[in-house]
Amino acid sequence: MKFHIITIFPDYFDSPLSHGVIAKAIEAGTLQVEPVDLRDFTTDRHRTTDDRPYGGGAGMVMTPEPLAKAISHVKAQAPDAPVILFSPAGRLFDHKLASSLSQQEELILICGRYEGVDQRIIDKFVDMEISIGDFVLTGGEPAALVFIDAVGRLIPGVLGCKDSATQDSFATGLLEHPHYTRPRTFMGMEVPDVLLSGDHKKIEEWRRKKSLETTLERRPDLLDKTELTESDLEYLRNLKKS
Ligand code: 4FN
Repeated sequence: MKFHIITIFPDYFDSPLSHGVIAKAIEAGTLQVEPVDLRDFTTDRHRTTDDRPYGGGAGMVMTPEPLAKAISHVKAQAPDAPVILFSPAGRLFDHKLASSLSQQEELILICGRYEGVDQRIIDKFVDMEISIGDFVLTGGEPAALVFIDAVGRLIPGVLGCKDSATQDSFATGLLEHPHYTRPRTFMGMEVPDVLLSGDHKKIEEWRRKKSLETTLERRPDLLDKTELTESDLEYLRNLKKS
């Protein structure tokens, strides 16, 4: 899978993408990330990418000409790639959207700066606007990083089979059970006995119950989106009573 990123900060992505499984996948060629410097598509001496807003007001707007040129340049190499703009007005990013976009061969990602991009760029070129959450950012670049991490790890061969993407907690849609490792006693606190019992069926039951408990307490909204068994539902009903 190839991510083209249109940005005024192409170097922003270097360090985060040079660590861990994403870095390994880039080295192996399973993932490709190609930052495109928006300033290379400017024509003035100062390589300007912003201008004052029509109608007045504080802040600057990303000027359309360099963006149109940059997008057209990338589209010529990847004509079928959807164009995504990271924006607070976008569809909220989640595992389901990550999973569906991981089916694409290539994606063109646009990172906004200043107060945002000229609306005509959105109208003419953008296929989908995506938001990573409800907070203020200084630019779309951190959103693009979150997106590449979440989508990239779903590409076959990016994760080791040991922790494949179908095995993890957001694939089940629930929060995870608590984790423990050595030592058995730490600062006077013990590891739950069941995890030392060697009874794998009991351990799986305990983990499922803990997952359901934590999800009900912290993120009850997730329970509505996931598949639950009759015994899960019965356990949840009992939790709600107590
Ligand atoms: N942010 C809000 C309301 C109005 C503006 C912002 C805001 C970066 C270019 C957009 C923000 C959040 C999640 C991109 C925020 C995201 C951005 C994102 C983003 C500079 C203009 C801006 C009500 C959400 C707090 C700045 C709410 N996911 N403007 O942050 O790009 O992708």
